[in-house]
Amino acid sequence: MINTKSLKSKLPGRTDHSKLYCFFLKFDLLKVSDFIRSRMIRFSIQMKCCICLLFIIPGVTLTIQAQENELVDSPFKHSPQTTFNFNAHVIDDELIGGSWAQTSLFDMDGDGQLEFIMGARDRVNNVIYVYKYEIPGRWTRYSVGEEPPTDVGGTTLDITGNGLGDIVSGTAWYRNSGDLNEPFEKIIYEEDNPGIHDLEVHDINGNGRLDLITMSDQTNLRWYQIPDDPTEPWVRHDIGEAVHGGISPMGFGDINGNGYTDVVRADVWFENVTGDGTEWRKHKLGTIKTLLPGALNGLPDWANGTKTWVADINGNGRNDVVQCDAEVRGGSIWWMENLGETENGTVKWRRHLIAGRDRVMGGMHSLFVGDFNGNNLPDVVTAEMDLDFARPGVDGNENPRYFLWENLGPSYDGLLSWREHVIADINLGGHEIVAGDITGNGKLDIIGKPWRPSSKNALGGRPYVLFLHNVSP
Ligand SMILES: [Ca+2]
Ligand SMILES: [Ca+2]
Ligand SMILES: [Ca+2]
Ligand SMILES: [Ca+2]
Repeated sequence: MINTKSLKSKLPGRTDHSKLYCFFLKFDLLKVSDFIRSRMIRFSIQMKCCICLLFIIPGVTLTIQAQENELVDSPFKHSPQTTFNFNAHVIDDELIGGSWAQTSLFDMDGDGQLEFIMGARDRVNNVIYVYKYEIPGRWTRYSVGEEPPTDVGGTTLDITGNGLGDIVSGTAWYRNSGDLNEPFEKIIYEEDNPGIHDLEVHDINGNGRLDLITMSDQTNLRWYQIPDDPTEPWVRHDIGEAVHGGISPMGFGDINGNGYTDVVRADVWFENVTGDGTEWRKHKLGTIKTLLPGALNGLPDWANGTKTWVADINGNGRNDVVQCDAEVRGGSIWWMENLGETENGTVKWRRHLIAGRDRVMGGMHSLFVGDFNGNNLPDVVTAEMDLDFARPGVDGNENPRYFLWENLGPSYDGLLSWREHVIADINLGGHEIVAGDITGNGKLDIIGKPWRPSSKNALGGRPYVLFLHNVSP
């Protein structure tokens, strides 16, 4: 019998933290917007000075003035200035142990509202929790499962078809009991696939039913068909060899435009040749040796893991790929532009940096691509990790932050422009963050937590769950 625990009675003491974090967040957003404004004003003043020096003749100045405004505005004219406001709430700082992951958002109890799910593979406390939202600063925690056989990989889907979310963690799934106070039954669907790092669901063979995709660097990259009776062993299909991380959270989509779902894994993509997921052809995407010189010194292969998201970023009908360096500090975030298919049946790519070569960013073990401001251009969100060897700055001396890169659309030169927004700068990081509209206001909220927290964090080294409530205008 699993003990269920409610945080409800202990929550009043926590609201003080929330208020504090809100204050810091607002303060920081003000600083950021002031900085951008001051840069724009300075640029504008410099332009005016140049114009005055060159064109003293009366009557000409007005014409030039119009050009000046156009010059200042042109990179941004497709997208007016967007303000993003997120209120930060620590919804749990009483966690025990580390190795928290297996994150997802799903309606677990059928009331139309998303719950947050996460699990730990830590030996001292290997549990699966469900957090139910009540108000932004108050959530209730339920313990629904034990001993998930996984590394980082876990997600939620409705396996039994009753409208309630069931959890898959590594090689087991947990059947929703119908009551978050009652433990979920644990069912092993596969005996031999240890150490799953990436685990997602997607319809791989195009039959309208969700399949499971897993990658473990102890085995390989594969997908499973879920049988009509999900308590039977699931049907395994191999895709190719594994790297540590590189298909999560959304490394799936039709890359070559033939209607069949392909799989993108860090540095390569696997073509679903026959469409039914039984034959895969490997194609090069691009190197993942993107870390700054020195960042990989003395680190093993897993340090080159990435996060991957397939989406049409520039709106030309071809699926592109957004990726970031996931495991250690010193990486970057970029997108691979799909330049279309060539005669030999593969796809040409061009890499575009979004951020990270001008500073030492923290490890970005999170990626979400979605439209945060409703202009139909997909924006990009990540968080730096609160983990000692992955915190940002040389030697990890900076605080981890959450970022949103606003997609400004194709600019005057045909390339995409991005505007960087720091959406949380409170010395709490993120790992395997998820996003969805939790509060029902039509805006995407974000939830993050650390893998293992650093003693340098704002909570004196305690682990936490952080809710970023999207209250943007
Ligand atoms: Ca719900
Ligand atoms: Ca395809
Ligand atoms: Ca595209
Ligand atoms: Ca957008």
